[in-house]
Amino acid sequence: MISEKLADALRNSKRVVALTGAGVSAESGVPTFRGDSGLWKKFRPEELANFDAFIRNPQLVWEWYQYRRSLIYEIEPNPGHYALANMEKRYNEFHLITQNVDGLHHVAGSTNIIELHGNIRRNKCASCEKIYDKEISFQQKDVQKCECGGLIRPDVVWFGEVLPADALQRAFSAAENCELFFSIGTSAIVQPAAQLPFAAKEAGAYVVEINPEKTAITSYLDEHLEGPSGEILPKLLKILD
Ligand code: BV8
Ligand code: ZN
Repeated sequence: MISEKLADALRNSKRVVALTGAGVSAESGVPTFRGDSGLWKKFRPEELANFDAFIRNPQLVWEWYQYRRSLIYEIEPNPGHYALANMEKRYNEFHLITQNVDGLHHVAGSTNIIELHGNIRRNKCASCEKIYDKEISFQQKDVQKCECGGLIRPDVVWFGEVLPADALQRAFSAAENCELFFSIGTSAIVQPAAQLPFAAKEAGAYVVEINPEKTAITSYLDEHLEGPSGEILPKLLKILD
């Protein structure tokens, strides 16, 4: 059920921001991080998605990412991704800030995307940072070396690594200057992304969470739409027709 306040904000806002997390890709079949089918079930995030783990055992970390890529290359965006791509066209200022590394927002047609945690479809050299975009197939079993001799790693932000400064700066400035902010499919645990809904709220935006469950930040926000984003987002888009 969409409140009058939200319907009003959807129709009259000029500047809208959506922050997405793993939940937005759940209906496409990408396991979330902390759910019961969560990726982290076998390993804790800190165990694998960090630089030390990669240096200690590059082959194990490489294989984990190749496994995740094999899942991602099999799947399609879901109605939630497409609704966000559509929403972008309806506002003169719409920013999509994603914590996800699966690249599904690009596939669904979103263009104004801020990738806070990198993109699993890209690799880079751990030493000279040279980007390897399409050169290495997800079926490549063994971790590869760069021409500089460095190890090639996924181009994602690991725990303990700083987020890309430009992306982070753009994300906070979008959150602090919007009228309507959606926090969609994220448990709001991972920092500093989890600060963004608060930044929007403090700057006076109407902040709405879309998630089948309540999260650590639900009670601080203006509204919580309980349900899957793949169902709720198309309904919000209908309000704009
Ligand atoms: C940094 C790329 C500092 C890699 C990712 C305490 C201890 C240890 C560390 C910390 C700590 N406190 C803070 C930290 C720092 C740490 C952190 O936040 N840790 C957490 C665990 C507490 N943060 C960092 O390390 C960050 N860097 O802080 O640097 C620094 C400063 C200076 C100098 C040096 C360093 C880097 C964080 C980025 C980590 N990389 N991804 C990879 O993917 O392999 S994060 C990774 O986890 C994902 O990208 C994603 O962002 C995150 C998972 O979060 P969610 O997206 O929210 O997913 P989750 O499964 O948790 O939730 C899914 C939600 O969807 C649920 O709520 C569910 O109900 C909902 N849902 C399910 N189905 C649906 C749905 N919603 C809608 N529709 C559905 N159908
Ligand atoms: Zn290199």
